[in-house]
Amino acid sequence: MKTGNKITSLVLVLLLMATLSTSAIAENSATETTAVIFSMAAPIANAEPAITVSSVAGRVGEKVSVDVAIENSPGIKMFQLGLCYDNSKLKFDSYSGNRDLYATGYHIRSDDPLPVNETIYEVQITYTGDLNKSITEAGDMLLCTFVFEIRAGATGEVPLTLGQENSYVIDDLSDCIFAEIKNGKVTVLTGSASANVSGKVKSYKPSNPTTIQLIKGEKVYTTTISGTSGSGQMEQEFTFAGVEPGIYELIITKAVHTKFTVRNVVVGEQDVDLTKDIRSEVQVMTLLCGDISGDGEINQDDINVLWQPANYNRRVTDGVNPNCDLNGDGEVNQDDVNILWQPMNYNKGAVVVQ
Ligand SMILES: [Ca+2]
Ligand SMILES: [Ca+2]
Repeated sequence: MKTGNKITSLVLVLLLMATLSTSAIAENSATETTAVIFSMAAPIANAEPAITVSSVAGRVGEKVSVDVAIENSPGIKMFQLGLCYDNSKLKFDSYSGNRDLYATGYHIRSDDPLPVNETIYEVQITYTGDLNKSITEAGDMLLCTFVFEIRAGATGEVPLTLGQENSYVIDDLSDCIFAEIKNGKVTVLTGSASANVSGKVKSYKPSNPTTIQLIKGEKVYTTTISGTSGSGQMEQEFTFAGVEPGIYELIITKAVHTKFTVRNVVVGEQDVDLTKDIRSEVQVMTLLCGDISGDGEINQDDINVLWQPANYNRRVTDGVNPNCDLNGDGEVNQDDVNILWQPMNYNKGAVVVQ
């Protein structure tokens, strides 16, 4: 038994040595391979960090948001931004930080804008981070957004420049980084520019009119697609003429359909064709159908109304609740129930596209 043990041990040692030498060879060859790959690879150009100030446009009395961002950031521990502007043309309104920075423990503090000379003012913002919570990820990142109001009498372009003395970024290794500065501007728009806004709505019951509104604060444009003959689901077009530039909310309402809202409809000085919007739900705005009761929801309550003997399997001309005829063919029957029951409609409510 002892001899047997020794032999087993020897075999184990040999096996172990064999394994070790094999892995050593494998490791060597892996290292060599890696080294070859590295030496063959083209040197990677380190993109230099840059701090950019955005260029925006607006009209007298409007507020514009100016983003200050960093490109090719090597990581951030803290930063200060001093943004200079012509105080006779722009009025500093407010600022907001990057929420990602807040989330990792950054704080923001600010002073009122300071005069650099008679007309140029500088607004300074400082972010000081928790030393243990540096933003170590590299890349592009929003640092801060400044909001200015364009003063009466302002015209042309108002430069936005980062003051070299009061702007810096400390990287996550506590080194001050060199960054190229790309300044921005506010272009003051003049004249009575306006644009047309057009789009396409898909809905049932073409005999019912469709109301479409464009809303920006107190500014409301309204247009209507008139009722027309035919039945079933139909695509209809609308156009708003002469809409002033701005960011709007578009709201579509139509009887027996739920409300359809599109946020962030951006109108500049060019016509806006919503059928080419980047959001597929906006290209053809399809209303959900079946809200017979008009409470904003499509559900069992609506089916119950449709199924009432006073309505179901009768003609609209017989004095039934006209809302029960969802497809608009003049009859209240299974076809209407089927529309209501479609998964895209049933148990759904208002639609909001962000
Ligand atoms: Ca309802
Ligand atoms: Ca019908």
